[in-house]
Amino acid sequence: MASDDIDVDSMTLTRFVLSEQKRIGATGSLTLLLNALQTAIKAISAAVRRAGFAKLGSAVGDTNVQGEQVKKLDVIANDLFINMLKSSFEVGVMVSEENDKCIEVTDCGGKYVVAFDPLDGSSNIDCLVSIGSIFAIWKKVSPDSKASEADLYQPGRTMVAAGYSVYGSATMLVISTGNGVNGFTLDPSVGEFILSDYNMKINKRGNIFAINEGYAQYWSSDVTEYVQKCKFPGDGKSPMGARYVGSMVSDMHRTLKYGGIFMYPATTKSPKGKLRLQYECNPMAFIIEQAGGMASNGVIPILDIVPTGIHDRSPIFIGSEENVKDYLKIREEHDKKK
Ligand code: P6P
Repeated sequence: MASDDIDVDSMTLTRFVLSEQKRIGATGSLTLLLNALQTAIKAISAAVRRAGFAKLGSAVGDTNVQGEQVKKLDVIANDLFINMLKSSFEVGVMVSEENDKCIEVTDCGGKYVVAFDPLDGSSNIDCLVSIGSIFAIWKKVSPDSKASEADLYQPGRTMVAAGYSVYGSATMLVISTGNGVNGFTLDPSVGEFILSDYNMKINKRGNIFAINEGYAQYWSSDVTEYVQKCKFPGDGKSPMGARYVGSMVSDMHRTLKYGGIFMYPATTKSPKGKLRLQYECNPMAFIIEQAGGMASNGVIPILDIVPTGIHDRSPIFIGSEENVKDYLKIREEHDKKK
C-alpha cells in the first residue's frame, strides 16, 4: 500500500518477470534477457525525450537496409539494443531492422534469438509523433547447437515472448511471455516500469479502422471494398472512425486499447506489403492474439508464416477478431472470383 503518496509495494516489471519465473519454475535466463531489454528501452526513452535539445532527430546522412534515411536516434536506439542484448549473455543471434545482416553472438552460447526494430516510426521524430521499439524472442531451434541465422527463420508461432514500447505522452512497455498481455508505465522519478494495465484484452469488435488511404489507388479490390464498407456500412449503421498515425507502435497501441483494425495491405507499389514480418508483424500478432484478437496476412495467421528471409515483409490485417473476420470474408469472396 502507498504511504506518503509513495507506493511501497509497486509491481515493477522486474518484480513481475521474476514472479513469472518463479511461477513456471524457469531458469532465470529469460528474466535476465527481459531486464536487459528494459534497460535499453529506458535509455532510448531518455534519448527520445532529449531529441529536440540534442538535435538527435536530425539525419546522420546514412540510409539503412530498408533504404530509409537513418536519424541519430535510430543509431542510438540500435546500439543500445545490441549492446544490452549482448551483455545479457542470453542471446545467441539477433536481427535488427537497422542491420542488413544478422548479428551472431558467438562467445556466450546464449539460447535466445531476438528480432527487433529499435526505433519504429522514426520518420515522425521531428514532428513529435509517438514512436516506439518492437521486439520478438524465440529459443534456438536446437538447444545444443551454436545459434545461427537459421534460428531467425522460425515462424511467430514458436515465439516465447514479444513486446513493444511507446515513447508518447508517457513511456509504456507492453509485453507478453505467452501468459496474457500486461502494460507497464515508466515512472521517471523511480526509473522503473510499473504495472499499469494488467491482463490487457482487445474488444471482440471495435469502431476504428486504420490504413493509409493515400495509397487507395494501389489497393486490391478486396481492400477497397472493405474500406468502403467501413465508411458506408449501410442498413442505417454509423460509419467507423478513421485513425492513422503512420507509426505502427502508436496505431497498434490504440488498436489494443480501443479495438478495431489496423491494415497495411500488399499494394501494387509494395506487393509484399511494407511492414517486416520478424520484428513488426510477428511481435504485434503475438501480443494481439494473447489479448484475444486476430492477425492475418489475408490468407493465413501472421504467426503461421514461415519466413524465407530475416527482413521479409508481409501484408497485415490485425486487431479485434470480428473486424479482421469482416475483412477476411470479403477477401475470400474476391479470391474465389479470381
Ligand atoms: P506509410 C514507419 O516507417 C513504419 O515502418 C511503421 O511504423 C508504420 O506503420 C508504417 O511504416 C507507415 O508507412 O507507408 O503509411 O507511411
